[in-house]
Amino acid sequence: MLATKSSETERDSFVAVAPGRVNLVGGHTDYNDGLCLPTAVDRHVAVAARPRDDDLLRVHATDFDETATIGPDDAPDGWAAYVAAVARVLREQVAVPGADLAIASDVPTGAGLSSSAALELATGRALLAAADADLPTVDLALACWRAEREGVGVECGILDQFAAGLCEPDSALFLDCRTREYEQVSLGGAVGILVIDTGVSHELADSGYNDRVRECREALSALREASGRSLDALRDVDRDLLEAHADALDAAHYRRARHVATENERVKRARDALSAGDFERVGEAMVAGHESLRDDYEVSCSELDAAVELATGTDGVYGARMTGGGFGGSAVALVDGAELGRVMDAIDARATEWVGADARVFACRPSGGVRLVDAR
Ligand code: GAF
Repeated sequence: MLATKSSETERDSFVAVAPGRVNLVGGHTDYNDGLCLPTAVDRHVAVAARPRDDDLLRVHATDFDETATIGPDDAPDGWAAYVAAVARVLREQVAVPGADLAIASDVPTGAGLSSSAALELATGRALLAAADADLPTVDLALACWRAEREGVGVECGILDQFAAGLCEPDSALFLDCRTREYEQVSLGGAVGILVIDTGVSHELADSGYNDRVRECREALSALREASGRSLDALRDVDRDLLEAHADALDAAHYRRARHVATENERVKRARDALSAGDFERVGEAMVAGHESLRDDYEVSCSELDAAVELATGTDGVYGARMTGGGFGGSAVALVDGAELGRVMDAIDARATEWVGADARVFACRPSGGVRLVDAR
């Protein structure tokens, strides 16, 4: 266990970091038991924890210059909600002590890069260390997923927490959200990743995210009734089944189900193409995924569409799409690694005109999941 002693208290302190993520393909499939292909990025939330004698969490968020004191039964708002929810869920499994915590981050918030899952995983890992306890990373990710659903009220799937927990450097994570099995797919070092943050901020809890989750549930139940089959999730509805019972759905519900069916196919295609080093085909799946998220799932916005158009019209870009929940946030572009600097400059030069005054462009390296770091 990595620990450093505070000279003031002679208690061990622990620092954990967890990354943000981009999702190359597989948008809004996770809560439908489907497939996705994220990669973690080299932007992190860091959480330092030092145990206290009582059961309070006294938390300082350096980016907001705010401090919250959280008792075991408190349910605060804002960033503190994530910390409180993770501690509450972990305490069902482990004797987590009170702790002084400090949070710092270079994952932009509201940018679709999953700063919330990074905060959850880093908090969880640091609190476990303070408790002198451990959990397998999959169990920690599942605890953080529950925390987000129960403590923050977002009906999300497991994509973000698994990406922040389990990604490995220079790889994408092929994740089956039904079985929770995953495999690392090497990116081979030949590609670069660019993020185009539109500057249009989104909060999942306030967006149309939960509406889409509800629409998927409604589409599933109509298809179950029409087909007489015991479908567990939209994952079980392929395009043939959907077409056979299209009459059971109104136009919007049909399009939501079609997105899920086609997106799962695209994830498999992209995984195979990535394994074969065929980045053109990965790029095609990304662009088709964006069109489906825009037209069938209706979670894009004009700034995201412009960012994708700008990227795909630039030489050296294999493909681009919105990433994350949508309604704002970022687009991700897969780029020829040898051309990364030139491509970034070309996109950056036109981002304000195409996407908006708050747009910004940065390169990311595919990075590893949550870990304790030696703070000495
Ligand atoms: C958000 C959610 F938190 C994820 O669970 C996932 O649904 C994603 O949007 C869309 O793919 O990041």
